[in-house]
Amino acid sequence: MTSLHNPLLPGFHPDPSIVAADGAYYLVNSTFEYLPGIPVHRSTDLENWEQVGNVILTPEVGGLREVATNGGVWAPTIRHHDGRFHIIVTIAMGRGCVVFSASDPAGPWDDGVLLPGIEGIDPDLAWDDAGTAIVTYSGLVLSGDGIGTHHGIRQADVDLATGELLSETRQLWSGSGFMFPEGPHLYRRDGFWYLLIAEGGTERGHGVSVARGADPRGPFLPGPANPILSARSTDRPVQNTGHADLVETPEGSLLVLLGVRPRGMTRAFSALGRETFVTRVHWGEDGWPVAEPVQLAPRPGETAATWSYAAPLDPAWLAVRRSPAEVVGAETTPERLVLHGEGTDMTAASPVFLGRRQTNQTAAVTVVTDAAAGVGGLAVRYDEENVYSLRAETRDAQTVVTAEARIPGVVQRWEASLPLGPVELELAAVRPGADGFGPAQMTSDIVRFIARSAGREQVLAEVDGRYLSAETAASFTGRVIGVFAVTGSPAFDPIRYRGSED
Ligand code: 6LW
Repeated sequence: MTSLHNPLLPGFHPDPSIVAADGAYYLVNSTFEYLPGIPVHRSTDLENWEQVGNVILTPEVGGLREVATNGGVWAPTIRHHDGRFHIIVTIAMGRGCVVFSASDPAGPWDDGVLLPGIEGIDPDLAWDDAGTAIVTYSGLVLSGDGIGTHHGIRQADVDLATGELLSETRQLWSGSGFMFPEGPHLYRRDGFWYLLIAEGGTERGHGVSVARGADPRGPFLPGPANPILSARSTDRPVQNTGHADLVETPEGSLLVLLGVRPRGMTRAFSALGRETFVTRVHWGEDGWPVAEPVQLAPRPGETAATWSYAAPLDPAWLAVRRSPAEVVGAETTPERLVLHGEGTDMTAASPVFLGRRQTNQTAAVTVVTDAAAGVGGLAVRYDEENVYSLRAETRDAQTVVTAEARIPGVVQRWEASLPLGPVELELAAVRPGADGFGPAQMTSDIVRFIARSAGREQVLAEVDGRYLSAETAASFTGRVIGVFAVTGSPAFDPIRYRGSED
């Protein structure tokens, strides 16, 4: 570990949890209504990460087919115990609190055991000396009469084999007074049990606080300097830092945590959503942790990738409320994706859409399609109401490309007519124009909608990118870019992605 890149995992990767086991580090994140659920990344040096699999492969396992937007897979915790890996997670407005296990984090994972007695979010898993599993969670009520009420950080002993509670649930801590005490994790270190939590909400007020005690069941004494980490009211480039998990490395303790990279002015917008960051932790003489501020250190240079459709599909592909395999047409080859339209578009709860995360602040995504076989195109999605897209169809012996910017309550379209034949569609997130202090600079980026065919390029539109940001879309997710079908069976060459941190 010579240098720590930040973001550690760029693009929509919130609520990270990490474990060191079997000679490697494994990191997991939330995925909400997307499938596959819970990406598992592996690294041996904390610098180079590879996505080795996903935990939830089908909508049935997650109960995700009908799940609310922004509900679904929230805040998994990954732990290793007695030779097995465990992931405990809330499937919000879906299956509830579930614990999955596997002998290899790359999978296969089992179908999970439901813990019906855990009413809340962000469950953590720890084991006491006797080997009893302890689930510590945030007591946010997600259904019924008390929906939205918060009962602080709570805990119960559980039987992981049956999902039954072995104790009453108990209240542990309400945090240090900021809103939403959540994301708890419990660790044993030097004779203490440390309870790390997030508080302040997942926006600009977010932070990390700590308490400790001699017993994993409490009582816990709050640390003297909470929050131990927060970017609130600072001008640091990484904001909203919180929801941390601790890992020990040969070079000391680290926190992985979520943060955003807003761009703009005093109001700023995070196009990519919540990403995974890392920072170092030192232990003071009094045994309390002191966290370093999160530094921005993106990987240098340009990212250039071609997203192949080879089977088995790369684990980074995403679909909405269904698995990518359900979207990919049987005629697909590594070089040519065929999608079968269902008469729906990107506003559908489960569109015919296959995408991946935008991982750089500046990014251009390009795909060639032939509209002869069907209507489809390229889209960048936050959710079904916040989508920018380019759609190609054949009309009056021409290829008609429609650019569409859709935000709640507003839809704007632009059209271009091109000669028949293949058309290249591009969505490019670029830096806002000239320097200055005007509305044009008050945003994250500009999204350019481009179509090319027969050597001709048309820029159909340039739209403010702030609408597709975590702040404006009011979303837990991030930008996901990919191809979609409306009707017929449009085919797509491999998507080309270029990105940088300009
Ligand atoms: C996560 C919780 C949160 O479970 O957002 O606002 C949820 N706080 O910690 C989804 O990321």
